[in-house]
Amino acid sequence: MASIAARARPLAISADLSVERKLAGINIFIAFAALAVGGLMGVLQILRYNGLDLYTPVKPVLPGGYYQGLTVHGVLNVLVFTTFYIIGFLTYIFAKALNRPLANSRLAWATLWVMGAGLVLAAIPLLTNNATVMFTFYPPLKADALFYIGLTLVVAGTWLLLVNMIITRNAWLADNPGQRTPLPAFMAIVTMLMWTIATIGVASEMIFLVIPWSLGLVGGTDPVLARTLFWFTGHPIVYFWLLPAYISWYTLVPEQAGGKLFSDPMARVSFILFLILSIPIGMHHQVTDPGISEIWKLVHAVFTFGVFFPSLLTFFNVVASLEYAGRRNGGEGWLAWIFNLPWGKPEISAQIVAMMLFAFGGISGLVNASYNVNLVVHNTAWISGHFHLTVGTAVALSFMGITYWLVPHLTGRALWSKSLGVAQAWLWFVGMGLFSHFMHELGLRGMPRRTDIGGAPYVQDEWRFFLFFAMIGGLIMFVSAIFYYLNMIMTLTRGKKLAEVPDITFARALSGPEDAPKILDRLLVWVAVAAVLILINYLPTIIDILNTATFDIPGRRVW
Ligand code: HAS
Ligand code: CU
Repeated sequence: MASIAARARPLAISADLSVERKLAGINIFIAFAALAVGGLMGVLQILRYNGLDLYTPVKPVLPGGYYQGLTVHGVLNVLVFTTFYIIGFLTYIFAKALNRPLANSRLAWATLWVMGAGLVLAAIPLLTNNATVMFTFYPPLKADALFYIGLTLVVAGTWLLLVNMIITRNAWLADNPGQRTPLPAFMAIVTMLMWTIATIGVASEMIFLVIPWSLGLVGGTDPVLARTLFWFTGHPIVYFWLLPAYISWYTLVPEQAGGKLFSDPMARVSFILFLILSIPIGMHHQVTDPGISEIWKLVHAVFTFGVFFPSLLTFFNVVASLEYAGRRNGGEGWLAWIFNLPWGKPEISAQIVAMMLFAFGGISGLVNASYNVNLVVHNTAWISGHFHLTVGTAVALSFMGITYWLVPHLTGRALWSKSLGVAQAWLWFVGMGLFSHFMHELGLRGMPRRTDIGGAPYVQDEWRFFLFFAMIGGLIMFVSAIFYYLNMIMTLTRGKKLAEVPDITFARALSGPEDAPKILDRLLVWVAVAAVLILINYLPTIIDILNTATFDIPGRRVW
């Protein structure tokens, strides 16, 4: 009886979440505006790889050509699109799950203002070709100081959301003693905790190294220290992008598919594993860096295999939930239930095809993580293939899929066309499938990444064949993007006004929160475990680098 009561939905009156609703809308709008510009740059790149140079005609707006375009592509797509979307989405989902507004609405607005101001500052040098340093901004490449200051503000803004979440959750716990934090809110706060700890790396890099250096306050810097601090954040950032998609796959997709989440406790375990394992593995991006001991690189490689597990748990849990939904909808057989999923809903199609491509992205991640194999694929087009399946599909396509229900929910206007949405999802699947497959192939054949291949004298004939198909994939994605933006613009301007706005219903679980061990909710314990693992895996290397660093490397502007 007790467990049935615990699983029953409360008939609580909906709290007034108008602030959170507005914040979600504004953040997501900024995110997709950034993606539109960033995405276009991708099209220019793949055309140039195939010998079609559109950089010369657009020189007045993009004076830095390929490398400026690549920087705009990386910064807008993986730093701006993701961060703004995530902050908007998590703000809303967190408040919805607790059914209470964020404790401090001024702080909530301040989050947006600080991030927005940072974006404007960073955009000025980026768009004027004064920060053509790519999204990893490795010294000694040196951008205008505004670029670093702007990005630092964007990151600092996100911290304010965590503060607000902690105050809000504490108030909720006081009102609901002994209860488990509802799963979506639990996942949102764990994501923000992980991210905030992770950003200590890039924030230190900015504040102690690159900002004083770019302002001319110090004469030189240390690239190895800068890179190490960057990847302290740069690896876990990929889970900051991924976990909000997982939140949707766990807590919304099962319900939208007509089923239930298979296991709530297993989902919590997966997020706790991400909290403790995401950060102490950043050196798998530095396998070829000099000045770092092989032992620690190997330790990071082993831990990287560890962080594979929460995604395997997710694989099992999400597919079991989908199977439950398919069978509930009348599906039978070993696999035939798949056809009974509601494929006509664009939010479902987009997110399931995103999951399918992510399975391959996960496999190429394992290849990257395998210490000696990394030497074969590092800095080749293989890596671009890998992250277009992960952040470019699992994340970006899921985020698009979410907007197919979230935009109608936020604006009270019906989605303009469901079938266009479904077509968009499948076009992305086909386009990205082609693009990433051939990028992986090109990487194995030695094509470097981040290189103006169209202008390189050493392009091999066998690359041309693969590059052609990668371009076809890129163009299919371009059509998919047009479908997406058309649908959204039409929804915002012409979408039918809904008489009744559909509310969010989070998925119930077959095994619910009451089955989860209480310790999972004690977040401080897990933060402490994360801190210990980070200290073990990073402190010796940081001390080592500090002991040998000379801080005398001047900046370079090569564009
Ligand atoms: Fe990665 C490089 C290792 C995941 C993004 N990664 C990158 C870079 C980016 C990136 C952007 O170890 C390049 C950075 C740069 O500019 O230099 N990555 C991994 C590993 C994983 C991984 C082990 N990466 C991600 C995710 C990303 C991302 C997620 C973005 C969101 N990655 C590396 C390494 C490098 C690297 C090295 C450095 C390479 C180098 O040399 O530079 C794992 O976390 C992956 C685990 C994933 C899975 C898949 C689970 C599947 C699920 C879906 C199941 C549902 C299905 C639906 C199939 C195990 C959960 C079924 C359908 C039905 C209808 C039933
Ligand atoms: Cu990584």
